[in-house]
Amino acid sequence: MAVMAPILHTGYIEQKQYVNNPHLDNMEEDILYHFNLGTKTHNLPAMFGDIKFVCVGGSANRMRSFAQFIHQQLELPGNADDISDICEGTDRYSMYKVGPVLSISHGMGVPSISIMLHELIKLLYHAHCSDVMVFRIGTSGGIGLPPGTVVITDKAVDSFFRPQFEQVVLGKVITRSTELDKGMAEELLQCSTKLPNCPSVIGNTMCTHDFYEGQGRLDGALCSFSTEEKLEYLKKAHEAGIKNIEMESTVFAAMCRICNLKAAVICVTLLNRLEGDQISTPHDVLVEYQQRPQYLVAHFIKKHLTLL
Ligand code: R2B
Ligand code: URA
Repeated sequence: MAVMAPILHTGYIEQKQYVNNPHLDNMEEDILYHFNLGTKTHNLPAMFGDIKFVCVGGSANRMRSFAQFIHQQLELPGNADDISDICEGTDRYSMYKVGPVLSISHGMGVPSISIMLHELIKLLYHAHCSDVMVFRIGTSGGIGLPPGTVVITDKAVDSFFRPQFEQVVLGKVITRSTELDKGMAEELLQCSTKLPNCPSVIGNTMCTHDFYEGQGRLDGALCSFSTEEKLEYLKKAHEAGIKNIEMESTVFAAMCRICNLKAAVICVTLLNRLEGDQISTPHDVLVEYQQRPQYLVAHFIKKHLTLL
């Protein structure tokens, strides 16, 4: 039977820091293996102590472009093309630091982003960061929206439309809430009205564990349902307030929430799933769509740094 995970009241939360694990206190060294960073090998407070905004997204190239874009937007000294991958010693994830902004790739799907988030949250803790906001910027399939619409997530829901994330821990299911920061979502929507070419809505986002069958696609290597059954499921999702489908939002929302990090999910829709499954839009149009969440988050960050 599913049980709600208790929030442990260790000293960490009171110190406004982010981890929720008493065992970390007893470790002499913490190796963030998938980042190729560690508490003994790197001076994490010096490297990351000033971080205030973390942006995560699936693709390494996109997160590099975002870092270069934010470098230019914040008018920082130096050449944006020269920024280097802090995780270059590993090809699991890419990480770029631009002033108070950290840009990291997380790969595709819940297990990949969840490993990255464990190490990111420990990194923020070891670096003594405070008041950090985290954004997931990504792509998604829309339900009943014109392609190119930016969806700012209200609730991240699972494939049963429940606002929760289930993790199996020691053979038991732990259920965690996927509530995101309402204020951030509203403020992002407000920012979108100031931007040209950034049609945006707030709505629920469904997170699945597969791109094909898991999202009701008829064009995977396997498919066990009819077109009618697919549309019935997607219409039910639409009635439940779901505006888009992607593959990481529930664990992202759950982990950020339990670790006291303000978080938002901003994904552009690449297609309208009520009209098809294949992503056939020309490449240059897709590239422009994927810049929309980046522009929106950059605007939000500039506003918070009072650069606007
Ligand atoms: C959106 O796009 C990817 C699948 O194409 C996945 O990572 C996601 O959430
Ligand atoms: N990403 C997804 O997970 N689904 C889509 O349909 C498009 C992008």
